[in-house]
Amino acid sequence: MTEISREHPRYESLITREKIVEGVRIGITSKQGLVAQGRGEAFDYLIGERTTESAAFAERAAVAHMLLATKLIISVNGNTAALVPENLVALADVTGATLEVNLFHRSDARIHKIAEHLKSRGAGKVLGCKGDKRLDLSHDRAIVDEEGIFNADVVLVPLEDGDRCQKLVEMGKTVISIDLNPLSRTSLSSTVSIIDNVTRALQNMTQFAKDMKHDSRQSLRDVIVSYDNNKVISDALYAIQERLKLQAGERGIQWI
Ligand code: PTJ
Repeated sequence: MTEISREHPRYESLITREKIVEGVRIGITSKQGLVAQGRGEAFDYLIGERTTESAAFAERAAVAHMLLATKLIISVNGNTAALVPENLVALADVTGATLEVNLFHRSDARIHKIAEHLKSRGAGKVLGCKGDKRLDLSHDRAIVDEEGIFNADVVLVPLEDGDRCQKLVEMGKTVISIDLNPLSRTSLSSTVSIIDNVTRALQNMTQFAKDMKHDSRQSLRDVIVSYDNNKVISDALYAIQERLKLQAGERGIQWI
């Protein structure tokens, strides 16, 4: 890994980039994952590299769904395995979720490597190696485990593909996405769209889950009932617009 000084003004962003590069080097992240990370970085810059109030609201609603779930799965791909393996394990532990490796650029070798990578960070059972069910989709992200995503009622999908997200919703599942692009098909079709960096979102959600774990089922349901996903998407677009306006103003550039 390239040595990054803590003093560097873009330290966090550069470290995240290094983690993805390292993921490619050790064979858990796809090369396409580098491109996806770049796109995420661009949206994060526009949002202000922070968890907005509205994203935090979505994260709380997501946790309420997770704590009420009967069968909860967290889907793991090559990017999240490289960026946040410990956070995935921590969130699964506190919410009672099972991790399932599910890849767009699927290979058995990469699935096994990711499962081992998660286990080396403390994960118990990791699904995804069987791939004994298929969703009605034309790409390999359709391949899932029957005891996992196929039968889950709630699925957390960080960095998901839009068509699979839509398919999971069509199947009647509660789908929680984490995607920095507020206008991606994933964000537009999820039950709860968390428009935040996966590196911040999972940490926040783990803390919320610790705080909410002993809340009554009724109070968790109340959090869900008061949640409006369209508002969360509008708020993200508004946050981007306001940040651009502010940045332009600070540089003496007229905002039209
Ligand atoms: O490991 P695999 O084979 O399953 O492949 C994973 C990737 C991510 C390469 C694959 O699913 C893919 O190509 O995804 P997309 O279609 O590029 O979508 C990725 C979405 O995640 C984009 O909307 C990005 O803006 C967003 N994104 C990227 N990095 C982050 C992010 N969202 C939150 N946090 C990030 N760090």
